[in-house]
Amino acid sequence: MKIVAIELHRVAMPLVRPFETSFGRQVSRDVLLVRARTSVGDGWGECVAMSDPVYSSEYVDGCEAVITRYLAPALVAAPDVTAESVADVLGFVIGHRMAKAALETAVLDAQCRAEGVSFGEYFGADRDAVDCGVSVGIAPGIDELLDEVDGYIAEGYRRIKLKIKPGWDIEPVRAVRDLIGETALQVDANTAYTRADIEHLARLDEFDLLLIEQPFVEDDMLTHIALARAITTPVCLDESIVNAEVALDAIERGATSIVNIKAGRVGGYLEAVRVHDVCAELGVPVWCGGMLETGIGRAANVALAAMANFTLPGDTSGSSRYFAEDLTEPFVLVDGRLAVPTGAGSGVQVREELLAAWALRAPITVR
Ligand code: OSB
Ligand code: MG
Repeated sequence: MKIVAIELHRVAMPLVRPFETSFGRQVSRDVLLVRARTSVGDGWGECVAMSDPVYSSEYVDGCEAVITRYLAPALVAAPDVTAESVADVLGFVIGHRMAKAALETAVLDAQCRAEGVSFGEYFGADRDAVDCGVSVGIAPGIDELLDEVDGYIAEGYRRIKLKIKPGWDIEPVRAVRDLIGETALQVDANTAYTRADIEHLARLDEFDLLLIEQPFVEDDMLTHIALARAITTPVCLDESIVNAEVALDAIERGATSIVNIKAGRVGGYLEAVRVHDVCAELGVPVWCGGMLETGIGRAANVALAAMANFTLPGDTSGSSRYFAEDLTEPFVLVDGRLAVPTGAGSGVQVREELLAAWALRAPITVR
């Protein structure tokens, strides 16, 4: 196909409740969406970067800049593009995986829509609905935390993930374990700990957690290896896993025994499928992470999460966990699961009237 134009939209998407991560910052969504206008039709991609560079070095203004200045012009200049060639066309730019992922997804959406293939079919999904978990931010206190978790359990979520940080770990985990009984529970530290905390983190073993996610800084494999040897709770990497080669390396060295897959973090859904496949070959289970996506990004995540080796519930929560109103038809939990969209491409329709109503500025078009 020929990429005729890339359109960039910015939409304010206030969250229904503040989301505080382990790095002690509220994250919010000021969403960058890209529409690929191609010779075979249009496709959409959502950039998962947060407003500030606090989860990774990418942030939404930076993504917009690198797309506008480098990535979109390269796509528009290429004589012939497929979803499978986007990574090569954009490979001259180092890093910027979330920005690249948004573009690749938009091209993949256009391509799959033109071919009448759903994302689930394209990825090789083996089920029509996925088990859902929910990620719970740092709360103002234990009572507030228990209220929030109680609500999610009532809604049917099959797994609870708690953000933890030094000073907010053993006690909240104990309280939630007491509240939810045998329901699956895991924790995410977003790099908040150091090697000196290994003994302390071993105290989490008594709570029978599914996993502990990313306790140490992303480049530090050795400390994750040391922790994995010191505790019984499985160590799971998120931020550290930036492509399939790093996944292989981290697994072989014993730094991670479960992998969180986020397509934006690894540069797109095609690389996410490769990470899935590497993990499957090594017998390492994976689960689908989330970046507080709107329905546009969520649709693709749910399709990815339906692949065979996604054996743990994902951070694929219903639309209402994030937004009062979504940019697509809402994703609604049924019996703790979300249905994989069956329509061509992502299978969801963008509500363009909302895009216009909530736009932070006029769309930018690169052609
Ligand atoms: O570490 O998984 C994370 C949100 C923003 C940045 C990083 C993370 C998260 C989440 C939210 O945990 C998961 C979701 O989309 O519900
Ligand atoms: Mg995480």
